[in-house]
Amino acid sequence: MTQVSEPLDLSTDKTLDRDCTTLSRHVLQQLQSFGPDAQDLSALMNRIALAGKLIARHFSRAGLMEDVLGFTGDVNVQGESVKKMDVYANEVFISVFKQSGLVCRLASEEMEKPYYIPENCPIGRYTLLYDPIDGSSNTDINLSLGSIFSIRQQEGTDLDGEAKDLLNHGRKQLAAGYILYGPSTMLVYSIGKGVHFFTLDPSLGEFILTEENVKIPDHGAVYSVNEGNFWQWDESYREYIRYVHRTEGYTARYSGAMVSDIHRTLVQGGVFLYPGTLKKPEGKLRLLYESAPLAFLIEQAGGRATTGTEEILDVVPKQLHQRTPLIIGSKEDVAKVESFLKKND
Ligand code: AHM
Ligand code: MG
Repeated sequence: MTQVSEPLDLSTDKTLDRDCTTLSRHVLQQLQSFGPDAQDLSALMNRIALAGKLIARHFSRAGLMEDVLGFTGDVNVQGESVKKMDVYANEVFISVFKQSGLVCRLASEEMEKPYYIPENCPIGRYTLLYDPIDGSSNTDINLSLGSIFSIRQQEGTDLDGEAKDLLNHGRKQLAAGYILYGPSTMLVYSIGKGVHFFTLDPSLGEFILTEENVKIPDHGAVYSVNEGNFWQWDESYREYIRYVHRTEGYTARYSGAMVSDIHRTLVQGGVFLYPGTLKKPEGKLRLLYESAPLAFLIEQAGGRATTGTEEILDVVPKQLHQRTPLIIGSKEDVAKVESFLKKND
């Protein structure tokens, strides 16, 4: 006999049950202060959230508008073809920060040199480093994408316009996080006091706190890597992959957008890798605005991030756009990869 189950309650709007903690309030609560530094950080996060909302809105209508998708025909400083969405998202960050009085410059994947706030605009004490669109190859096929950000305090003088003062290790980051443009838009951030998830409620136009003090599991089943590069890797990485192939309990997931893969890793555990290849011995990912902010988050959640020889947050870059190999995720899974690297050392 067919069992009649209880009808689903479709009216569950969790925002009604919640305290509706917004991002700016959360930052102030975390710092337990209304002082100028706390106000600045709260305002910085608010601006990043605004950039995220603008980009999310653009993505959600991309297929309906003319001239939004596809390539511009230009190649960026990284030698990669630039997409129209990369340019749009890069400019969104500049325009939301230009008049804010919060930053003195912005540095991103899409700009060879930092963008300095013009003298006729209020100039702030911080630098924003960002990757406006992470996973650009997903742009035209309506798959998940991200933005990555990192905030550092301006230190010393940047006399030559080369931003050499930025060439410092990742433990100097004041805040870091990402925006994930998936079925819902999420903002994940840390100011060195745990990792927190916010979800955009489009009807309110606000990011609302949905999970606080997220901890990454010590181990997860997923390994996440572009296995198309298998023959380009060092033998030790190939041995690790052979190990997971023949060991029960592992499964592969790779989205083409690191923010998605890192978000899954944070929630479910596992490891994400982008090793160096024959063509790119330092791998593909950039330290200052991709690997370091994500390493900051993962460490805050109880995980680890390494180049294979050094913790990501200890690496002192020599250039703004420096790349680095990356192994990031659950403690035990990162250690497992390392055990193969050491074996072949
Ligand atoms: P991007 O910022 O130019 O999009 O590059 C970063 C992305 C990561 O999100 C992703 O993990 C990786 O590049 C994918 O690269 P590949 O196609 O070589 O696997
Ligand atoms: Mg990018």
